[in-house]
Amino acid sequence: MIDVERYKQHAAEQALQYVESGMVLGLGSGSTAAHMVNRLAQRLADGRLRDIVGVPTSEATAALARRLGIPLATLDERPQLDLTLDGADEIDPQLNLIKGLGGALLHEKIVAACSRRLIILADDSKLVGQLGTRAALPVEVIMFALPLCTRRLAELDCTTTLRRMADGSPFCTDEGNVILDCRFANIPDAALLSTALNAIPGVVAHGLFIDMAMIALVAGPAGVRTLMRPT
Ligand code: A5P
Repeated sequence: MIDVERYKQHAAEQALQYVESGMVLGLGSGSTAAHMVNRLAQRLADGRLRDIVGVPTSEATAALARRLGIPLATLDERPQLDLTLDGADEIDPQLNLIKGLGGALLHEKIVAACSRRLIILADDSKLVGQLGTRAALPVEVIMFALPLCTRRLAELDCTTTLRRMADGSPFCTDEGNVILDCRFANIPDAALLSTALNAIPGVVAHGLFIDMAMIALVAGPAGVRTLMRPT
C-alpha cells in the first residue's frame, strides 16, 4: 500500500476517537471519509459504538454506508448533527479549506453547516500555505447559468474548465448541476473570494469552506497531528 493511503487510514482511525454512542454523525465523501465509514461500521458491528445515525454527504457515501449496515437519516429527519467527519483537498493554516474534488461540495457544505463540529481528516499532502496552491477550486453551477457563470468567473481572474466524465460528457453532481474547476494564480483573501462567488447568479456552491472546520487530523510519516483552528 502506498504511504498516502496508509496516512488516510491513520487519520480516519484517529477521527473515530471523536465519535460517541448516540451521535448523529455527518458522513463525508471521498477516499479518506470512506476509510472512516468503514471503521465506523466495524465499531458498530463489534459493539464499541451504538445508536449512531449517519447523514451522508453524497450518494456514494450513502451507498457505502447502506452496504455496511450503518443507519442513515436525512436532514429532514435529523436537522441537527453532533459532528461531521470529512476529507479535504486543501487545508490552510487557519483551517480554511478547498473541498469538492469528488464533486460532493454542495451537500458537504450543507451537512457541515448543520453540524456542531466539522472535523477534517486528511493526509499531510493536503496542507498548503495558501488555498489554491495545488487544487482547482470547484464551483457548482446550474446548467442554465453556465455561460454567465463562466464569464463572471473569468472576470475574477481564473481559468475555468467544465468538469467532464471519462466519456467526455459533463460531470453531473448529485443535485444535477455541473462543476467549473477554477484555477487562480493567487487567492490572497479566500473569504473575499467566497463572497464574490456567492454573488454570481447561478452559482449553487463553491469549494471554499471558510471558518467551518474546527479541527484537522493530518496524518504523515510522523503520525497524526491534531490541528486546531486558530482563535
Ligand atoms: C468530495 O467532494 C471532496 O470534498 C473530498 O472530501 C475531498 O476531495 C477529499 O477527498 P480524498 O479524501 O479522496 O482525498
